[in-house]
Amino acid sequence: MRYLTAGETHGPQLTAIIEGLPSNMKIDFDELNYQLHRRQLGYGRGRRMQIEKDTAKIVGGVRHGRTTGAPVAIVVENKDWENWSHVMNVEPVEGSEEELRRVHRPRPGHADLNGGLKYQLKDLRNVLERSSARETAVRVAVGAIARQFLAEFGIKIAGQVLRIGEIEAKRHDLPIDEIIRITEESPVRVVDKEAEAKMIEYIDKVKAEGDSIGGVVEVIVEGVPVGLGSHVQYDRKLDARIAMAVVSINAFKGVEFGIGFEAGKLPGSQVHDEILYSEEKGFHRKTNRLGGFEGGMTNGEPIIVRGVMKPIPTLLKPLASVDIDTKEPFKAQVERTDSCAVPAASVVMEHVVAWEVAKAFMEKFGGDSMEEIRANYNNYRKLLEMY
Ligand code: EPS
Repeated sequence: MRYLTAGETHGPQLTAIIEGLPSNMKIDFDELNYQLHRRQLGYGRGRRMQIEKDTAKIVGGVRHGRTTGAPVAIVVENKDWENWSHVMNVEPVEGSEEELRRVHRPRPGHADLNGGLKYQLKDLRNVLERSSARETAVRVAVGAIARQFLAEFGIKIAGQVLRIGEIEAKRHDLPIDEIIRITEESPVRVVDKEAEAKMIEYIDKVKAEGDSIGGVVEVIVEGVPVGLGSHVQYDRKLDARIAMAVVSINAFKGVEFGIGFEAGKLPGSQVHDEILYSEEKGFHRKTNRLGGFEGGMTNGEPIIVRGVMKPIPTLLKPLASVDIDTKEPFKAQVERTDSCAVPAASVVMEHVVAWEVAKAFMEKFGGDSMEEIRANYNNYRKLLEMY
């Protein structure tokens, strides 16, 4: 299974094509759009989110509510396009640099300068339009399909914010449905109510100062069978692929599994998860410090992965940079930005992780139809029981 996306933040739409989805998978359109809606929420977002009301239009590969096995094409329209149709026109248009909103002042922390140099673009808008985190809207749509696929096999996904700037939330070991229920009602997607209030206050403070703030997000995947991914080849290790997917989210700078970087501080006896066996549970672990992975394969425990997001680099508070025309220093002011997108990023991370798990699931259980995958999956479960 694979997918590609196309589209610019102020272009007409974002597009994704998913190749390799099995046939006869039921698509829940409301659930798909609900996931897109979740990504638009979160305390600390800017004015753009008041313009957009994201919905996914499926324009290929689905008929009468079920996949056909053909590539699934998804479109998420940009409502803001109305305001940008001249600037972002695909055909040559007339206008001054100002009218066409040429960007020649690269923003530190963005793709602007690197992209301009690499692609030899003198209008940095051609870089920023594509590097914008707006693209995550369609990645969530793709992940939402993956999530529905996983749900068919009882696999559930939750995301929670564990840190915004200096404010850290207490990590509660709750059943996944509880985490989903509580974070869904939280404007910053945290379980810890005390931290929630402090985070909101903190975001207000950062915003008032014209600054931005990042944080840490955790995603839990429950119900994964043992043996997704493989130890035999580097690019088949599922933890490695998840790490790639997480760092590919705009502004994400690092990943950890289970106890993560703590593993570098503790002796082995306090890191590894002891193996137990019982009739009803089969092989299982006493603890889950390694976040559900050994040897690049799932071990049957929940996947626990965290990602760190840097503060959004578009600041109202100016940072030093250099104009690409004059080579003179300047200090940029911007018009609008998100001061904190960590809660939204939590939803994005759920979906990029969902995709990687679904892809590994498809590799393991193969098949062109849901019926074939289900038979393969059930057969594997029997083999595990007999082992
Ligand atoms: C983004 C800049 C802002 C965000 C945008 C990501 O958009 P604009 O430049 O139009 O104000 O709102 O996020 C989204 C549009 C979205 O859907 O998440 C950026 O530069 O990455």
